[in-house]
Amino acid sequence: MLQVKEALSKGLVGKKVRVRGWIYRTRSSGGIVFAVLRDSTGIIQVTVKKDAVADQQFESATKAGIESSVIVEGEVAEDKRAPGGYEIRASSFEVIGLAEAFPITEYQSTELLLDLRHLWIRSREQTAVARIKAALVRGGREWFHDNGYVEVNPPIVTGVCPEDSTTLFQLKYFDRIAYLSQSAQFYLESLIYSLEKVYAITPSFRAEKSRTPRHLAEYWHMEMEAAWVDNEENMKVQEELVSAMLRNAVDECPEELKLLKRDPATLKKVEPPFDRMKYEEAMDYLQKKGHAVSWGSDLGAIEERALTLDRELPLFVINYPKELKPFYMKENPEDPRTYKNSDLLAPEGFGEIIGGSERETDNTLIIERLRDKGESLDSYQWYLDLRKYGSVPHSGFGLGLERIATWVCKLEHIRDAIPYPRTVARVYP
Ligand code: NSS
Repeated sequence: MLQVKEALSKGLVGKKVRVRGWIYRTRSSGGIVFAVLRDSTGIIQVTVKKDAVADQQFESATKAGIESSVIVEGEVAEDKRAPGGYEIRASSFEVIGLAEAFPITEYQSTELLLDLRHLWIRSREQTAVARIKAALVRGGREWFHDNGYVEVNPPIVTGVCPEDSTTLFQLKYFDRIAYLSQSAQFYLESLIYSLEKVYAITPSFRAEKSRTPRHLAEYWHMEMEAAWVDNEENMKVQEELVSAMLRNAVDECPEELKLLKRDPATLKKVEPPFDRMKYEEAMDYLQKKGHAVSWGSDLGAIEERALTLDRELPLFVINYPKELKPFYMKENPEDPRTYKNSDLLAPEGFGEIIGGSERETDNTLIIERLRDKGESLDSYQWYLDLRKYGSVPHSGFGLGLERIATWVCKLEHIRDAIPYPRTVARVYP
């Protein structure tokens, strides 16, 4: 048995091969069926001539609609008109699972495709995105491994709120209330005292009520935390990690990028260093461009787009005003109105893919900020302990895997960067 990709080869012309897969397109004309077969590696045309296969097989070849699964045997021949330049001339065409009339045809509404997501994920675009995303993750994992980070498994059911409390998912946990994790950060912080450099890839949950093309209620989060690392070094880690992830996607997925019309040359340029711009400078830039923003305005999709539209490399926006960011960040001694933090914005208008910072080590400040937020200190005693027993300067960040995949695959909407997008309107399928 060969994979489709292997069968598409000059060396096999005139040779007999066996492949299996699903019918991607099919039409018949006179005594010939032209079926394009898809497997996980690509597509290949199969021609089934009436007199070349058993009668009953020809009959089923004419009847088998798209998505029927089949096993085909035949000779490889060169044919310029066929996708990939080769075809298989069948001597046997066995239908394994006859498909009913497939409910997805060429032009379908977005809603219908989301209702039929379990079938739509078979599409070539979705398959390409899945492979590219996997290559990004592998590139990231390898980078972490090569640089001495240990992968760890923080909990998903938690009692803490690292980010915006209005986006917490509550759950009944036996006889008390718990939350679905927004970020593994605090748990990663606790692990640096023994492992020093850690990372985790976990689902994160945000009850985002707004429908935007860049928010999911459930997304995959690649987060790192490291001891003895300041905000400057934290940004260096981000630049190197992002470049390594992209390099691996470009290496492993040339065909997939081509299918998505993404020029790998653009991605290859993404190498450190990335520019840094203070939040304050970003405000000036935006004001000059006519945006109605001032000190304290958050950067939304529109502003991030304006900041990155003409850029080829990602951009770090650093030192945000404290009121815009969570309590755990380290105050910036050079401008105490701000934190030692950074958001990394992907170029070409895409916007934020990473949020990171140096962490506050002063418990007095942390307690003050938690109180201001109206948080009960009870759930945070363990977090405060971390500063009591051998506190060290440390930093970390979180990278949204669907965000980076959306950028790399140049997708219009983040929902296409995950097989089963969870949004305010959807938990089916
Ligand atoms: O809220 S973040 O900006 N930061 C944190 O959660 C930190 N506690 C991470 C850390 O330092 N360990 O989220 C980090 C990234 C953000 O840059 C996005 O890329 C992604 O997580 N993110 C999302 N992706 C998809 N959908 C939603 N709703 C979303 N929210 C954040």
